[in-house]
Amino acid sequence: MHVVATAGHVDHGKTTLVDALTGMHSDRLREERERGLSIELGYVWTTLPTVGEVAFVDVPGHERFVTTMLAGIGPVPAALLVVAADDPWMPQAAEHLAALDALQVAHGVVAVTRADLADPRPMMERAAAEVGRTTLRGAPVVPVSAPTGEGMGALRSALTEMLAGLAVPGPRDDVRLWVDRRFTIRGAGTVVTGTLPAGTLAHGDELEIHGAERSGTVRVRGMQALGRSVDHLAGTARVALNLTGDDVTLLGRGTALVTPGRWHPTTLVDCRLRGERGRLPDLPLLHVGAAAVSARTRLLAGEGGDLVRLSLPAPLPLRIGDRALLRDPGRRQIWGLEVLDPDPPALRRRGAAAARAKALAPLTGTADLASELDRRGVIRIELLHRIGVNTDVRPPGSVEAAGWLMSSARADEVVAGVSELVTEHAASHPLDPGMTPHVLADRLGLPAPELVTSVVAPPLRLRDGRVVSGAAEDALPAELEAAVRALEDDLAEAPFAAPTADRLAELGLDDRRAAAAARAGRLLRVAPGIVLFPGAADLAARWLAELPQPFTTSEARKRLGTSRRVALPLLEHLDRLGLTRRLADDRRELRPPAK
Ligand SMILES: Nc1nc2c(ncn2[C@@H]2O[C@H](COP(=O)(O)OP(=O)(O)OP(=O)(O)O)[C@@H](O)[C@H]2O)c(=O)[nH]1
Ligand SMILES: [Mg+2]
Repeated sequence: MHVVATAGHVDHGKTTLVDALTGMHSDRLREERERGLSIELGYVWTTLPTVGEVAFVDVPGHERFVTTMLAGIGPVPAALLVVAADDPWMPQAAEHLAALDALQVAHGVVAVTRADLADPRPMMERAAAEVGRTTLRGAPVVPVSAPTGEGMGALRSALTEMLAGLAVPGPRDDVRLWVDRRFTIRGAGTVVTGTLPAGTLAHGDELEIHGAERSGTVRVRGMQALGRSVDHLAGTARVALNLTGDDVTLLGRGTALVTPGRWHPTTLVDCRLRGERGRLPDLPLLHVGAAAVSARTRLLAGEGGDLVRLSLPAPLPLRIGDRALLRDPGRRQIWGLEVLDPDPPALRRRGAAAARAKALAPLTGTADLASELDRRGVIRIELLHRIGVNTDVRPPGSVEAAGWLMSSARADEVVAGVSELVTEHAASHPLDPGMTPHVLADRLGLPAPELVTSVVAPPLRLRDGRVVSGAAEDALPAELEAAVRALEDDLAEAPFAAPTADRLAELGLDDRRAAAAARAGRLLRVAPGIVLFPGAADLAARWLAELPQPFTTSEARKRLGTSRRVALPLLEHLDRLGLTRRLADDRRELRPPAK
């Protein structure tokens, strides 16, 4: 299905024209029919050769209903601009065209109506010139008369050709449906309508609501498209949804229904202004999709700059590249907008806005992973998806850990930072086991310790959950080195005669130092105060294998030539290593080596 929105000055024949195209009447309200004036959005549809079903969103032209008009055209990719042959170029023709231009609508047809009442050529020329200054430049201009049918064939052909040139939206895209009407139907309950630009809706789907005073969830109980019930529907489509759930009360024009968990509702968004400048009001209306909210503006690059930060009263699901417009209702002025960053950093320091403008300057409003990563350094992968960035193709050197993605440049900085911190730490705390990834992440401003561990590479390495530098690790501080050497001499004769507390004190090997030497692989510490040489466990197992099995603690003590003070913790150490097994009667046996 295709969806086309009308645009044009009041009474220029929009409704009459889409009625003639479709054979349906889009003004449903009694007041509309009585006054011959569209008030609400109307929907009618027809079938065109080769392009198939086309739904028209017929908008009101009266200046009082411009918000309704903008809700109608906001999510629609193509426009039918209607201008009367027997009237001058009018203010709402200009305003509607400016809105289409601001939203960068590039597909459209201009119909010069009421061609039976005046020579259409002057207006055709004028309209072509006006449209030529906008994103609709080059759109065909077709003179028509609804009562005589003159030009209707040419208009159908022009519409068909224009629609055939539209990009086909992805049926698997995330759904975002801006509600443009909400009403209640007896027996069915809450119904909303909107234009589905892409993705697929199905009966039973759960959808999140954003843009109301709080977010919520609803379920699709029924769907209608072009007056028929359907159980699934892919964009582009006009759709009416019957929704259930407690949160239906939140729904209204301008709220958005989205695929759960796939969007980033934001109240802060950095954008680029398009087109002519003129002083931006502090609190203009932001029109995006079918929403119209007052937005606080802050120019980021000073007067005349084109980068602006918007603060919104309620979170809206926005993505990079979204088009929107700002409107000053008092001065009837319109500014086009393109979303550059729906998840911008807070601006706290002096000069932060100028720095931010510089960072945003190269952005084009096209979601690009490399550019996002370069600018942010580290970002959650899920957030990238939510703001519309595809992460399938990773820039070389980027690092993924624990759901985060880190740029190659940031990873290099982290490696350098970790090396520096670890080396510094080893120098100032030679006996300490090292820094944990958690502490390092904290010091380096990283959101997850996994980002530290994932960049640890030689000469850095992980030891017992701490990051150590291979270079620093081999060298013990001089004093400790001397003590370890003295101990090695002591143990050369009787390998299991662990030094006494007095001897350890004499060598200055308190528990902390002994632990440090053990971590460096220079000692085996079987218990506090009991240190042996590093290969003591294997040697003990070999000697104990010579005993009849099982053996008692006393037999082991004798074979190893040591005291009970040493033998007990050593045997327990062997148990822990799985070299020996302790039996119920307190005797032990050697376990066969694991195959
Ligand atoms: N003679 C003639 N009259 C037309 C033609 N098109 C529209 N009209 C008349 O123009 C008047 C306004 O037409 P509408 O279709 O209601 O205009 P509109 O643009 O929908 O107006 P709003 O929705 O209020 O903005 C009606 O009286 C129509 O009958 C045409 O091609 N020829
Ligand atoms: Mg109308």
